[in-house]
Amino acid sequence: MHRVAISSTGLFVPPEVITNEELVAAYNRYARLENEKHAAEIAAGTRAALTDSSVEFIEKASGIQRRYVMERSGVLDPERMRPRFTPRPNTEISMMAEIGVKACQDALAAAGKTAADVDGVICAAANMQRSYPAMGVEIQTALGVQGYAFDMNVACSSATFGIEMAVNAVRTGSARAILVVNPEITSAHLAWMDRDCHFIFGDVCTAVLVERLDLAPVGAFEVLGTRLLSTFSNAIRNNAGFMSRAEDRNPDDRDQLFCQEGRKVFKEVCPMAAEHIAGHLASLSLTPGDVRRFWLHQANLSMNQFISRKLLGRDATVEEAPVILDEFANTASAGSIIAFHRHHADIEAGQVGVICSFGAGYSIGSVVVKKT
Ligand code: CO8
Repeated sequence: MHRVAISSTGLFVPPEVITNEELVAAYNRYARLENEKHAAEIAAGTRAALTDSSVEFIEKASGIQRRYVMERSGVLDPERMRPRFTPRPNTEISMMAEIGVKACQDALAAAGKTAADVDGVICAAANMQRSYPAMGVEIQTALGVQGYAFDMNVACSSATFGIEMAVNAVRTGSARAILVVNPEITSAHLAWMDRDCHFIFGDVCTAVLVERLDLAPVGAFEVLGTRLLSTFSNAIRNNAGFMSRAEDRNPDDRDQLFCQEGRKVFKEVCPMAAEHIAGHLASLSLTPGDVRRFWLHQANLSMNQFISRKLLGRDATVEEAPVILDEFANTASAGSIIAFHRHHADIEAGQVGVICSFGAGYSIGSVVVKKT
């Protein structure tokens, strides 16, 4: 069995930004148009009028200030309310693979490695743009990686679950190094016309190079342990899938996009995540007090504050539990990896940190690392 490390991470940031002000203005224009269109039903009391969204609510309820997206004009068009993507021929690389390649190249460069040092690619994301061929194989081929690749989906926990798969492959010697890549184009499966959730998500791609410790660069983070948990819940769903067509579903049915009971998720997942992290640390003879930094899933600021408070018995500083959701919003599986990517350079040799994600399923994944 080999010791395993996170050698480096990579980040692709999409080219376009939507601020809360722009988002709310577009939504409110949409709501006005819808209310005009359905004025008779609203007056007859058979349909509820849509009410305005507000920047103040979004910032207070979530901590999100803006988000990156692959394409903003379609999202901000009140007659459309979804990004505008041009279909690509099969001879061109897919959008998920394209941003995946960029994040992987960033991770390889940061570790001073090339595709020849890698034996596999795991494309782990909350939604896949097609069933096959796998985006992982497309990324693998574009990078020039020999070996194998596959796609996997565990919603917001895809990255940490993917890291465990990679760690196991490297630990047992079936691979020297694996790239875990998280292309999250959440803008294409978010209901931008739903006031309750239109502000939540953003697009991004992260990559993590998981490698044998003896091959990893100086300053790599040794993986002390990974722990995964899942338990079924209906509180976060997206019912779109290959059966929808056979069910004669309208592609615009609300359940064909992300839906959630946000408050329920908040109440149920926070204590589970805190207990999960504490249990994982205890299994490694560590306590939350021994942890220099928590790179938590970035769904909601209050959620992270709740979890840190439960773990530490006090509020965590932004230095102990860094926040990136103000800039990126919830980027599904990529959030905790962006936090790690942006906030790991000052960790000293011997110090311990925890990467933790949580989300639909429910699913929770934690990775305990020590700086070498
Ligand atoms: N503007 C103004 N008012 C609003 C708005 C808005 N935009 N939205 C809701 N309100 C109103 C509501 O109508 C409600 O009014 P009233 O009290 O009169 O009924 C009031 O504000 C309070 O509403 P909520 O109770 O819903 O508000 P909360 O304080 O609970 O905040 C949140 C809502 C921010 C959604 C919060 O509950 C939350 O963050 N929960 C956790 C969510 C979460 O972490 N989900 C995980 C999803 S990630 C995942 O695993 C899925 C991955 C798939 C990716 C999919 C990508 C598209």
